[in-house]
Amino acid sequence: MTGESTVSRRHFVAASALAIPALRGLDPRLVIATSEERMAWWREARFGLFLHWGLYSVLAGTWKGDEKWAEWIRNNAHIPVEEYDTLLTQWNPHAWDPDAWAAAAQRAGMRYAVLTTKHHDGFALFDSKVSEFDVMNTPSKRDICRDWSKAFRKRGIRVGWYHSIMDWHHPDYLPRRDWEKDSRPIGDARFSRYVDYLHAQVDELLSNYGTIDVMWFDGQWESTWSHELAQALDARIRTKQPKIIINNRIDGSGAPKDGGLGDYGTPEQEIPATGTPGKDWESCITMNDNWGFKSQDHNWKSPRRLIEILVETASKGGNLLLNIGPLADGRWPPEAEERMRAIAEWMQVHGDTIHGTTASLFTKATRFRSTTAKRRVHLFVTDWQGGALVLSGLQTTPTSATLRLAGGRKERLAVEQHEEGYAVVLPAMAPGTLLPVITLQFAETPVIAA
Ligand code: FHN
Repeated sequence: MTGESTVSRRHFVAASALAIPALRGLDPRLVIATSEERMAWWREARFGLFLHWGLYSVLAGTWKGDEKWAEWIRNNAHIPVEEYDTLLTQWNPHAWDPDAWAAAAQRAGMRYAVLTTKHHDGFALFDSKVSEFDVMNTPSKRDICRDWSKAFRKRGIRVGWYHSIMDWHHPDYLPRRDWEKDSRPIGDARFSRYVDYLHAQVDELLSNYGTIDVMWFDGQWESTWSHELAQALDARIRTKQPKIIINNRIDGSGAPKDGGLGDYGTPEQEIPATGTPGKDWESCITMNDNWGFKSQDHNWKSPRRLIEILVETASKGGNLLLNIGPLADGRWPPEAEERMRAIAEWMQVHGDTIHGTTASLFTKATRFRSTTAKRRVHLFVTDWQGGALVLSGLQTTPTSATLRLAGGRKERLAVEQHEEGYAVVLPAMAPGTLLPVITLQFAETPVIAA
């Protein structure tokens, strides 16, 4: 039986089990949740934290005086594997406080978090019985994934594992990097043995750390990783954790164009122009220009820009996974901490305009973005000018328009009929907030013409 029919059959059986009350007596842990069930919390969440942390953080982007790298440093600076392995002796996150990370994420309104358990360099942030290249073979001997998942769960934040399929360290991973083909000959390398290793580590991650909410695969693009291998891994994961969500980067070469695996799409460093209607998606975006910590990367997005990015993804019906690359010692860059505080301050007043919302109903808006929450529409005024803010296409009369002020205060604004629909009358001065928000309340579900 091909992987595909096994997978679809398993999903079908699971779905039908749910549909047939008698079968609902099955151990719920064994029945693979339907997509709608799996995705419900994720769609409500809208906002998560991405963390790229590993041996590359020790180098902070610099190798032999060259300061232009980040998490790809071993490959891009052509560091021989034996030399890179010596970094194990330098991994010691003595300043790490996982609860402080979790508390900052909670205050910022991040409902889930995804940590690199193993990036392309192959270094495992968890105690792996199938690898010596892990945190247990460093001076710290601290299982990062254990303490991180406990701290984030304790703060009510759902836990996701980033895991790279591509592995520059494991001798059986193929293809080799071009630049090291001579220094690391293929020898008796067998990719099938690497797949067994990949399965073993994914099993560890899904067996030893409680309920995992997201598997965030990456490094799936090389020819050795096929659609069939992806199907087998997908089925294995869903059997172990039936409610887990898996991103689309599990799928490999040969994936069907429209039917690839994965519960959601993962546009990177961009926000799709119109979202991807009918398909869940999450934009992963860095606060500066790099995923892993790079001491020379000073191109930090402003707090206002980061809020605009969050609002834009939510207004298009997507999620934002915002990245921080921690320092090797476990601290966050001060610029990242400053931005997390600013986001927290805004989200503490406006979090309900992001969480649990759906895409904007407006198609012609230029001076604002919006999100929808049943009988409420939230307007994020990106171009504040005193006077009429025209709501083109709105056909339902709002019962109120409220400007949200700091400290939870609110100011009622006048709403006027307008040839294009309605208009909210804005005061000359914008309120002192990163991005002003006006909430429209309706007595019924609002109708907005496209
Ligand atoms: O190569 C990786 C990169 O280092 C980083 O992890 C990003 C995050 O989405 N993913 C890959 C590039 O697409």
